This record gives sequence, structure tokens and C-alpha cells, in this order.
Amino acid sequence: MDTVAPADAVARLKAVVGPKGVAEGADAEPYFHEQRGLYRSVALAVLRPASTDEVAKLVTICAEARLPVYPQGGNTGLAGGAVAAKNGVLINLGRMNRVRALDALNFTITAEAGCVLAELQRAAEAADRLFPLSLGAEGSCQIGGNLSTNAGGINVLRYGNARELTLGLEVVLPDGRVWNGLRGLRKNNTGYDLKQLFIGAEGTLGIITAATLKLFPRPREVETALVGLKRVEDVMELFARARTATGDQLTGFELIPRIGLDNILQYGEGFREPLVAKHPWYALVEISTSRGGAHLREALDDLLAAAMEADLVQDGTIAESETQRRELWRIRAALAEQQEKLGGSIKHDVSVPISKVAEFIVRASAAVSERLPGIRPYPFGHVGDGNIHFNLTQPPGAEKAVFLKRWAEFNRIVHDIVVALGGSISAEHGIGLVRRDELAHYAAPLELETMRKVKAALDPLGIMNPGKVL
Ligand code: 2HG
Ligand code: ZN
Repeated sequence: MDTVAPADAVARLKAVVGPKGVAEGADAEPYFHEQRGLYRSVALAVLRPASTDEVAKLVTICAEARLPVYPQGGNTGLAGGAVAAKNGVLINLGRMNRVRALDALNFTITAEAGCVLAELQRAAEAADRLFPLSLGAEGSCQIGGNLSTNAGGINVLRYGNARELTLGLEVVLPDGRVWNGLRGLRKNNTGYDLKQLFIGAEGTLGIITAATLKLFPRPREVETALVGLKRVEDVMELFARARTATGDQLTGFELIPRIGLDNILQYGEGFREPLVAKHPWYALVEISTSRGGAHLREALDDLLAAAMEADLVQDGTIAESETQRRELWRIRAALAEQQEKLGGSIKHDVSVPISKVAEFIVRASAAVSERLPGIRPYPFGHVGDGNIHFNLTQPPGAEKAVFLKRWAEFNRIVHDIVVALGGSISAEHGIGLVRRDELAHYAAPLELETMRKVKAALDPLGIMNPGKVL
């Protein structure tokens, strides 16, 4: 292959997408912005293709010119996976937002990568189906990005991660050819399961352009409770009881720490103390079923009464309407949104076996407090699947920039404990740039070697989202 001079290649790329598909000047800004404010993109061009064919043409030109390709969805990622560098082009999939097909009998939906998650949920609902992937950014994140990062969210314990929801993919490979693997099959044992390579690969092996996803029966009964507890051990004991006592109808189980509630009461809008007294920990518990007349409310009442009897749960409230249910979930969502109000925050998105969640929180909190007295652990999240957002808020009055300089140091303390407990240093946010060095540190050499072989086999020129993950 002859290499093409970049300026010439960029002109050809722009011609492929036409004026509507090029974002320049102020229009390019949103694509350069990074969620955490840790990075900023630069790129030779921001290209917004309108079809798989255009993506294929773009990648073909980039391969010929050896130009790095930085794919991007809704740009809501939390690990810097969609950040572009100045020597390459940013390809944003947002214009490819069609639902291509919905097969209600097959319980599947096929959508393009740029389809916003909330739109996908709505399309499923219109057909009396549920697409269960749900997370804070669902109003703007895109399904291609969700799959590329193997997104998790609040319904994983019942329905699985993005990976478990995927039946088929269409992918533009690093040489510009299109792999059509859009099958809607639950069973398909024909060799390697190629789609799994691209899910969670953060665009380093190709660009996902469309997906066929699983749908489920829509819930008819949903019951939601917020309960106060004394100890994090009690939270996890309640989790096990909730799964058992509700016939495994548990859909969500989220941890809320007192510090988080205090924070949103102080800085958020329209919140009030949810229970009479204050409690060190809260659990947001949701159960649901697609069967009408299942009397879930009774099951939840019984569960909570027994847990109070056993001194596990101190107090609780059950949502009496959809409005109240949304209010409870608004508390949970605000925990993440309002963290910055307390100052600098060093993030950890970790998982441990569910049986180790309490031990992890206790040990890690003690370890970081020993290193920096006054540091404020802010652990919250999806503990029903072992996923804790173990974020660390700076000591009151500390210098934010000075605190954030200690990011790597605190990562090491926390991640060492995670790994000792058999956990993972990235549960649902991915590796991107933020955790690339941590992955290199903690992954077994054979794991890294195998990943690098896969990368070299699919992307021998190394043009797909270089510098991310590996
Ligand atoms: C959530 O669960 C998100 O709210 C964000 O995954 C977590 O901000 C975070 O660390
Ligand atoms: Zn989360």
C-alpha cells in the first residue's frame, strides 16, 4: 500500500461525508470535550458519517494513509476512550441513529451505532418490549459506545451487561471491510464468537456500526424501596435476602452512603431527608416482574418486615407511585452528578465478588484514611453486581489540584485491595486512557500478550484508537 500525505487524505475523507458530515470550529468543540475534564481531544478532522458504507470508505482511506482513527459515540464515557490525538481523525457515529428493525416475536431490535440509548428503550416500549440497559447518561449515550465499552448500569444484576444483551454486530474492520454479523440468534455455535472481540474493545479493533440486541417482556409490576441500615455488612445481607425472598425478581440493588445523601441535600435541588432518622448507609432496592397480579408489593413488605425484625434494616420507605419511584432514583442519579460539589474526586470503578463487597469497602476506606487523614470515601453504586464506585473526595479545605495529583497513588492502594479480594480494576467504565497503565500493571503477562496478539491480528497497522486499552 502506498501511503498518502495526510492533507490529501483528509480532503478525501471530507469528500466522503460531504459538508454535513464535517464538524469544524465551534461545531467540533462538543466532540473534543471529555466528561471527567481530564483530557481534551484534538484531531485533523471531525467526521460524522451517515452510513456504514461511508464509515467503510473513511476507514479504507485512513488505512491507506496510516491515519489513526478515533471512534466516538455519545462522548459520555468516563475512561477517556473517545479522546482523539492530533495526528488522527475523530469519527463520530451520531448521525447513524436509525432503528433498522424490531422483531417482537424474536424479542430483538436492530439499531445503528449512533442510536441514543433512551431512543432504543422507547422503540422497544412502543412494541411492548423492554430493552433493559439503563444508565445515567442514557439520554445522550449511544448504543455503539455502550457496546464498545460494555456498559453496565442499574439493571445488570437481572439482565446482564451490554455484552450479555448483544446477539449480533456489524463492524467496520481496520482495513475498511464490513463484517456483517447481525444475527438474531440465541444459539449459534459456529466457531469463535467474533462479536465478543469488539464488545468492550473500546474501538481498538474496529468500529461497531450496528447491533442486534435482546429484548425482554415489559415489566407490569415494579416495586421500589429505599431503606436505611447501620452497617455495610447489613446492606449485603439484605441483598441476599432480597434475591431469595422475591423469587429472584430483584432488578436493581444500589448502595447510597450517608456522605452522598448529605451532599445532594446540601447542593442538589428539591431533595429532602428521605427517612425520619439519618442512617450511615442506604440501599435502593427494586423488584419487577412482567406478570400482572404477582403481588410483588406483598413480597417486598414481607422482606422488609423480616429484615427489620432481624435488626438488619432500621427504617424504609416504599414508593407509592411512579412519581415517588422516580424521586428515589433521582437521589441515586444525583450521587454521581453532584460529587464534584465536594471538591476533587479520585475515581475507582471496581468490582469484587458480591460476598466481598462489605470487606472491600471497610478495608479500602481504612487504608486510604490512613494514607491521608480527612480523605472522604464516597462509595456508591451497583453493589448487587459487586460493582462499587469507590470515589475519594478530597479532605475539606484541601487544594483540589494537589489532591488530584495523588490519583495514581490512591489507585494503587485501592486496586491492590481489589485484586487481593479477587476483583477487577474496571467493572463497567472500561480502560480507555484513565486505567491503561493500571491494566498493564495488574493484568497477567499472558493475558496482556494474548490481547496484544488479537490487536495485532485485527489491526496490524495499529490505526484503531491507538493508545487506548493496551
Ligand atoms: C453511576 O453509576 C456511573 O452513576 C458514574 O457509573 C459513576 O461517577 C461515577 O464514578
Ligand atoms: Zn455506575
